[in-house]
Amino acid sequence: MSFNNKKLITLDEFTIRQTRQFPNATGELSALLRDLSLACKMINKQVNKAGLVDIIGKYGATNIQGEEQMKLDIFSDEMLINVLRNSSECAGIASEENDDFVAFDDEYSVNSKYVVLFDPLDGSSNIDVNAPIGTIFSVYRRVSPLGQPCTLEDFQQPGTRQMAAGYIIYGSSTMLVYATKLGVNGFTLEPSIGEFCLSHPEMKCKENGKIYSLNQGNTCKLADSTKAFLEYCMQDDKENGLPLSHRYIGSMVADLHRTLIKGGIFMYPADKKNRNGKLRLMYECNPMAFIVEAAGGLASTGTQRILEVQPTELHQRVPIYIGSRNLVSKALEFVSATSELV
Ligand code: P6P
Repeated sequence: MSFNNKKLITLDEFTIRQTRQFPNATGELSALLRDLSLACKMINKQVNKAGLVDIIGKYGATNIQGEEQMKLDIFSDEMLINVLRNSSECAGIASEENDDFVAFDDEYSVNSKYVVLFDPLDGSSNIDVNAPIGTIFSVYRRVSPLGQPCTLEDFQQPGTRQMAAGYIIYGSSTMLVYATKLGVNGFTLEPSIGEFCLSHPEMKCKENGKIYSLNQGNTCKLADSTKAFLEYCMQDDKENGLPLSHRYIGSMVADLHRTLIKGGIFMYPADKKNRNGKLRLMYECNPMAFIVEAAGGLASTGTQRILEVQPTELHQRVPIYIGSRNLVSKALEFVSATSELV
């Protein structure tokens, strides 16, 4: 498709081309990605208005029309559930905003092959300071028999079993980045036509990085081995490219997007307060680990590959060290050397 004399490849065109590479592919995963992108375009519309319609208000706040105002992350959760419930490709969802998974029990959904886990609006506490926020999603093929509602086992699969994973970042531009076993590709929303268009083909995570990213305010609570790695990052050793620069936005999608584009390491380690770290395995760490590893990076809990963690509960947390392969490997020399409890 051409637009403004530019050759544009929309998300739909791209996924159809990818499907053609697999003669037996049915296009169901492409249709699911299309549904997810639709929900995120609608979320994007509300996020962009946030400063104008007091949408960041507490539950029950009213906007300028006097309508009952939903908190933006509840709105985003509802939007994703409604779109996926009406999709013919999704049997059910699990979300940060819902204690239990939601099985769609209509006649179409019980025969759908996939389940989706998501954090509908990660980093939403940053809305009132206009910092980038995002939606994170993870797609699994269900393991329960078709024809019946999906089960908890469909959701509690290790990250290696993901069929696709991605995020939408609502920032200076709105981008959708998703990975399958074919690789990682980024699409930027062209608002005038309402289409995500290919802008970052075949994304790769740099092997080395010059940025380390964590909430430095937690240092006093960290294990000595993690503190030792931070000391390594901050030492004055120009021959080995040190010190590194510190960047931290406090929004996982934004910090990970920078790490994917520029290289570096993002960390949310275990500490005395968060003994398993803060970030959730199933809809934050696993999808991001799938994307970064598909781009050539590494993602670890400090003692094992994130994608190989066998889930035991839907909302479990794990520590995470993720990003440029060589920098994460360096971190693991420190962290796994003394995996003392904090
Ligand atoms: P802290 C946002 O609340 C979030 O879930 C992630 O997006 C982000 O990486 C992390 O928490 C920030 O946590 O403790 O540094 O504010």
